[in-house]
Amino acid sequence: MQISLLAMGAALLSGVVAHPHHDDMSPAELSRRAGLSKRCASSAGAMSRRRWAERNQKRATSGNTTFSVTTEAPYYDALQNNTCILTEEVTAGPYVWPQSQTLRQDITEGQPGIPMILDIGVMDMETCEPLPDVLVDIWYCNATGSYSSFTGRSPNTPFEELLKELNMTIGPDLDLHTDDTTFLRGMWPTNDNGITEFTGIVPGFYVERTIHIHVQVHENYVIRGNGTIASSNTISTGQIFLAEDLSAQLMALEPYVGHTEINRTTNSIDSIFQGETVNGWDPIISVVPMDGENVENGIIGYITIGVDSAAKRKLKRSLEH
Ligand SMILES: *[C@@H]1O[C@H](CO)[C@@H](O)[C@H](O)[C@H]1NC(C)=O
Ligand SMILES: *[C@@H]1O[C@H](CO)[C@@H](O)[C@H](O)[C@H]1NC(C)=O
Ligand SMILES: *[C@@H]1O[C@H](CO)[C@@H](O)[C@H](O)[C@H]1NC(C)=O
Ligand SMILES: *[C@@H]1O[C@H](CO)[C@@H](O)[C@H](O)[C@H]1NC(C)=O
Ligand SMILES: *[C@@H]1O[C@H](CO)[C@@H](O)[C@H](O)[C@H]1NC(C)=O
Ligand SMILES: CC(=O)N[C@H]1CO[C@H](CO)[C@@H](O)[C@@H]1O
Repeated sequence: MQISLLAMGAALLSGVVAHPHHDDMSPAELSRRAGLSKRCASSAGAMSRRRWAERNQKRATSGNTTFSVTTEAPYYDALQNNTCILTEEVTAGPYVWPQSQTLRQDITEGQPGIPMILDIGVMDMETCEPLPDVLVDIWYCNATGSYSSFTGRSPNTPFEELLKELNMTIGPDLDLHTDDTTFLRGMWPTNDNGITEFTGIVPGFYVERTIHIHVQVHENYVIRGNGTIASSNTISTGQIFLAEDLSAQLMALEPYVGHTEINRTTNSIDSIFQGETVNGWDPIISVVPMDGENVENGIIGYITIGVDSAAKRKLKRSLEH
């Protein structure tokens, strides 16, 4: 009963995304993408290893404390092959708000929470090469579940109930925004190695959804004077997640633990998470402690996102129609 309600919620949310070309992926398409993932797996592993080595090097030369190699070694294997193909099909959700997404790496704006550095690599799944100079665009809720630009909405009211209260219906014109705050939203281009990095806090949670971060990737982007996107071609839309054991540990701490109005939805019952893991793709962020010792003091998260350039070309063609 609960599962089917959640599934319905996800279907409703998917409907919000204005991508008229969207169709459910056929088994053939799913298997084509799984093939791409497998083919690029070792390149993704190598990309993660390079990033890893680079960060260790930075640390080794940054002071007296040498915790890097031994402490981080156990995480090394987990970094391999963790590529997820994120495509247009994954919902951007009702809290996408490009007007408040600006060009910057530090998106914290004083929001309290556990510090997080998020390192996102982007790989072209056609060539298995890193994709330089694409704009990575992220947004997520604060420690108690509120999204900037939507701070007037309760993070604890189930989505259907919220729409009912507002006399609103699902559709491409649905607009739930209440203000122009910008915390925990930002965009930054990938470097020559296909990597970009953000500084923020670990997200909290809101009703009916597991902890997640929205990620879009844009190419051919033009930025306005105020840092927002004037135009771009969106080549990937997806969501990335924390491992459940980490979520359980961190949500037991202030200020997250103060969010008692609702029970947290876990990955295993979140239907969007289920959609992201179809065919064994891994949308879970690999995490190490920022201080080399304790994740409760801050985390560094790594993930590689695969962009499916064949699908990208198809999308372009369908938009040209
Ligand atoms: C490194 O350690 C030495 C000896 O303990 C100390 O004198 C020095 O101030 C430390 N340097 C830094 C940058 O912490
Ligand atoms: C940036 O400018 C655009 C276009 O005028 C506007 O819609 C948007 O709200 C502005 N955003 C910010 C964060 O200033
Ligand atoms: C999250 O944002 C909401 C809306 O601005 C705010 O009321 C709340 O205090 C914030 N949470 C924390 C932990 O600061
Ligand atoms: C929604 O509609 C009901 C009755 O049709 C009305 O009583 C209520 O004030 C409306 N709510 C809003 C937020 O407009
Ligand atoms: C959370 O779940 C527990 C156990 O099912 C239940 O007793 C409690 O009422 C729930 N709390 C909220 C706020 O829904
Ligand atoms: C399952 C899978 O594809 N594993 C690959 C992960 O990456 C290493 C090299 O980094 C390959 O040797 C594995 O085959």
